[in-house]
Amino acid sequence: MNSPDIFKNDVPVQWCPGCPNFGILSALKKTLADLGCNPQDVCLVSGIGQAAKLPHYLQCHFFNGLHGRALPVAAGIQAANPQLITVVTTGEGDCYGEGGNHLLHAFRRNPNITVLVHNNEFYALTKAQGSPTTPMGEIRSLHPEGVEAAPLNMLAVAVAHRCPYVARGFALDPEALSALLTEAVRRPGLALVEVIQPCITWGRHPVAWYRERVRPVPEAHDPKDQAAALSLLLQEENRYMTGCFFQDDTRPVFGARFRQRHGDLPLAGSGFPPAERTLDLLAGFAAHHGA
Ligand SMILES: Cc1ncc(C[n+]2csc(CCOP(=O)(O)OP(=O)(O)O)c2C)c(N)n1
Repeated sequence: MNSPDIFKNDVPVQWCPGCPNFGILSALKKTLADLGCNPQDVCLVSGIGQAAKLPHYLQCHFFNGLHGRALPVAAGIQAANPQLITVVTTGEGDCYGEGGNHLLHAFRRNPNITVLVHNNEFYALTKAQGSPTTPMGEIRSLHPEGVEAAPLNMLAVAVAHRCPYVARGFALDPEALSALLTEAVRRPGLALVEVIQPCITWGRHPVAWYRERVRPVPEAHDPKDQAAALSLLLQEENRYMTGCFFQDDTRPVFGARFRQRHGDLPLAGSGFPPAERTLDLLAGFAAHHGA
């Protein structure tokens, strides 16, 4: 176990004072420290948005790329060096909107990545236009008559595709969120952890409104039961339910078949395979495909 302080840096934080994103930041630091990670063991990947700024505020490797494109980058990082703890930090706009297609294909591939989605139910960086989780009819900056489309239920989609770990946390309960994140990082394969993140600047409800609605997954729920997880997630009144909904330990992780064939070396760093090996791989590929 390390101190969360080893992940501290001196970059000035751009979030509003008192933003619940601070709770998510401290939960993630605690998780990484509890797991005994050092800054060089971790790579955070993000796109664009308030949520996507999180990696700026942590001392570790990070890649901040195009809007919605964190997942394919993270899958590449993880394939090249499976020893890195790879965490995508993203907003529901970035991940379910711009990056929605990548998330669907991540469910298929199952890379060993934790996806931490700050869900404030709108696009905060662009001053509160509707996002894929805004409730239908809610008035937003670009939807003066109310949002026309129905919200996405991405946790249910994740469970339908047997995503190995599917959970929801609350930004204002960083202890419990950190416990979920610790499980998410520890388990092999894709983990989707959505976080209810009330926005204190553009939100329609005060923090107390969320506190009244957040409640835990029933104690009797068995997260190995896919049908039970789906049934919980499909009930509208469970929209702010927190805890682990689903776990599946049976799916192969993306890259495992490649590593079986070619060994366990990182493709980057000190163990980088000699160039001839890459050429051998390409020659084998060309021969196989008749080029
Ligand atoms: C391709 C593209 N579309 C739209 C934008 C504008 N844009 C930048 S950030 C953002 C919203 C991000 O929202 P979300 O991921 O929910 O994060 P939040 O800021 O709410 O934390 C949008 C729409 C953009 N930069 N690029």
